Amino acid sequence: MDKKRVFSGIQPTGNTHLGNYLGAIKNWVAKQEEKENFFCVVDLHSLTVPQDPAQLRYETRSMAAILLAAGLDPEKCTIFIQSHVTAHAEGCWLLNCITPLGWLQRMTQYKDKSAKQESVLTGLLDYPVLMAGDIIFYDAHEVPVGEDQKQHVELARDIAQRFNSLYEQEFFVIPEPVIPEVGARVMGLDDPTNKMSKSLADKRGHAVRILDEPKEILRSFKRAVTDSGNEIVFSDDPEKAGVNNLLGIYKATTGKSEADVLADFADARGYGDLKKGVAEVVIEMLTPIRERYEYLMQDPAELDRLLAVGAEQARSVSQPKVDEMKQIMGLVLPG
Ligand code: ATP
Ligand code: LTN
Repeated sequence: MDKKRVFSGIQPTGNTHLGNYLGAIKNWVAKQEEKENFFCVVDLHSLTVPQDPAQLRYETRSMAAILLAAGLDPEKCTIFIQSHVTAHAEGCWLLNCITPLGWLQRMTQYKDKSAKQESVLTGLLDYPVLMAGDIIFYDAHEVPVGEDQKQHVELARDIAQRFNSLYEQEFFVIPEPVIPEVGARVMGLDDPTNKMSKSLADKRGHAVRILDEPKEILRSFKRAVTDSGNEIVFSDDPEKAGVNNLLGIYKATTGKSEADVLADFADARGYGDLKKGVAEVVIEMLTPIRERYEYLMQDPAELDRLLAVGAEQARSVSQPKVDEMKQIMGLVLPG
């Protein structure tokens, strides 16, 4: 096995959607044999916006079940819950104390999200530091994420470099974002100029959720916003963003080339046929995942057992790293 480490995370905020699957989870599953992989359900990140405790508890197990149902294999990778490994929160404080505030205020996701809220929590601003710790406490070389997370991984690089230079040693590995060529930015079906998002996925017609029934998936695609023309082409023209998004979803789902995708729709009689064709391949991809998910959720004790094993493996890597960091920074470790 290539000794390089991979780390990625996903929030247990429910409404896991096609963008999360094509932009992240699918690629984690595809590459799990190649390197040493850590996949984390980042419940601490979810607390950056208010959560109902019972709901968060449910969604955290549910997210873990989705990852397993999608094909992550605990024999080949480590799957765990962020809050089960205390090194993340502990080390985040240490990183906070070397991270300039201006770096966080510049993050575009912070600017977007805080503009939409009346009362912004400190955690929302600090979130990229927690994320940086997730990555660098594992000495991860690669971070497979969707396009929207690229800036946060770049910040993780900056924080790692700053620590290394402040303490004059190559202590942290400098991580690289790994963004898929297709599926990195799935757009909302109701508004193809904005990314498909969990926070909007309750809105009818916005997202296809991984756990949606086939009927609902078909309904969402049928309702997708397109344009007044009838040309089925890949295009950068903002007018054709809807059709481009549908073709992109088809391409990422089937793994076909653009020419083969267009050939599949050469006989289409308008956008109705395009929407139906995309819905069909997405339903075929998601149905086995939903079925496995339902099976796994019947046995929460087994899920918890697997997650406890994952937490132990994760702890054995990140806690010594955070302990060493404390030592380097001048903290005295207990006895
Ligand atoms: P929100 O939009 O509410 O912040 P989210 O949909 O981005 O949430 P996350 O848990 O933050 O969900 O993201 C998990 C992974 O899915 C990340 O790697 C992220 O880059 C990826 N991802 C999220 N949305 C999309 C999208 N529309 N297209 C492709 N990848 C996406
Ligand atoms: N912030 C990410 C989730 C996340 C993550 C990570 C991704 C938390 N920690 C570490 C990659 C590596 C998000 O909201 N999508």
